[in-house]
Amino acid sequence: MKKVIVTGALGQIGSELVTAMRKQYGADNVLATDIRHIDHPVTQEGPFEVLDVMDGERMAALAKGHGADTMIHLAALLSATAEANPLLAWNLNMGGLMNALEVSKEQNMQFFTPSSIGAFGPSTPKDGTPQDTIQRPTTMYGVNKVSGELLGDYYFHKFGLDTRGLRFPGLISYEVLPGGGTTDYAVDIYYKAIEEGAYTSFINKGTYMDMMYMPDAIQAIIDLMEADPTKLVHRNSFNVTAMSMEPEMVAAEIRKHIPTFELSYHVDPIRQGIAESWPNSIDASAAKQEWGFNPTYSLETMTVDMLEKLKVKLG
Ligand code: AKB
Repeated sequence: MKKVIVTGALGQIGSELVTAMRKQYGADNVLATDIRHIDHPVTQEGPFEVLDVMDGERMAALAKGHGADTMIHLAALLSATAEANPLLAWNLNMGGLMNALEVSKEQNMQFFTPSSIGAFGPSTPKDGTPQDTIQRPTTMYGVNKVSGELLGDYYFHKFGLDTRGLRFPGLISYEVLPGGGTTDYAVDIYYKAIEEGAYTSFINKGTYMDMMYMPDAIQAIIDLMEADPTKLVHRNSFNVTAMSMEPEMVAAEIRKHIPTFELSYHVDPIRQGIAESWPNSIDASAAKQEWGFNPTYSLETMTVDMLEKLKVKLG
């Protein structure tokens, strides 16, 4: 049975991953940590500790005290926030990552951290972006993500650390809102569809980006961490995606359930610029071949589930 420590556990991915891992490995075996404490199943249904990932000594002590053999390092600033605070993003995203890698190396833990479609840039092939391709991102977030991928490979080759990662697209979920991302429109649009019947998008019509529903992202993390290491040609990080879409496509899908739904635009030049520097659609065939990545939700089935769940949540 794995003994897991998770950083950033109250974030968009962490809040659902911790619950899934506690189900799979036993509640006591998954230590959730975050920079803040709030009343939430993550802090209530298993061990939880407050941890600032910049504090490497505390991270090491918590991992050791828990007897952890697996590090899931999620704490990071997303693309738009990072672009607004590039120095903070470098310090937090890279400082936290270095601490997590060092603790994992010292305590010989299996290691996971997410990369992103943000690790690509304007000179990357835009359609069917291959697993191995040009990575010259023009955002601080992208610089962090490419550095993280390279560091993951470095720790694997140099120290034999079992590092693994996924290049996530925009992740859509109804539990916890993402914060400060470029793909966040694809979550906001469902909330506003239920709350107001209308949405003003900060990403322009016709701007394609990859997306995936959170249950598929959670399963992908668990499957990758369980994958036979002898089958892994790549490690940091695998392209994963379930759909490529632009705002009008989501609106059309929502209108199947809320026919009066209205979509308008007030484009944010910063986030639009970031989106335009990213691929339209990435190719996930390496993930499929090497460890059986198999997303189950399409735009259609995700929309049905999102609207159903949000109707209940938002009353
Ligand atoms: C963001 O938009 O910053 C994230 C991502 C794609 O990494 N959702």
